[in-house]
Amino acid sequence: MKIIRVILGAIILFLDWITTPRGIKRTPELQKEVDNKTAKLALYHFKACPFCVKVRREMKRKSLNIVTYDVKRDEQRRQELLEGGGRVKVPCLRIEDEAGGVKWMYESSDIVEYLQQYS
Ligand SMILES: N[C@@H](CCC(=O)N[C@@H](CS)C(=O)NCC(=O)O)C(=O)O
Repeated sequence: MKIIRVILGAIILFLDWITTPRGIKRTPELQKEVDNKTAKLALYHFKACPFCVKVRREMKRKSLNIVTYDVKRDEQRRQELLEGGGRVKVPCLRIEDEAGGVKWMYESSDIVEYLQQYS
């Protein structure tokens, strides 16, 4: 079973790699503005999870520089996700607001929809 998962994961990553979307180009000023807006976001993910690939591709398409944490490799971040979000399910977007409030958004489709505000 593990070997099948490893092979599927490798296929997913390969397909993602050969079809990586081009990011939109912004002026340096505009990109900086977007970077400032996304600075309080963090994506908790697994590298080869297809739902995570979907979100990362959207980030790429929109040239969003959002920090990512691979919770398969990073025990501290995994614990953070568990304690903050309530479960180790990925993808999960950690959203910190201006007042320091934190929201943990699960579901790839909801995350992709949330990212639409950064055009
Ligand atoms: N419907 C979810 C599916 C996410 C999902 O199934 N993620 C898997 C990894 S590929 C996971 O974290 N499973 C652990 C769990 O469900 O507890 C989405 O679109 O984000």
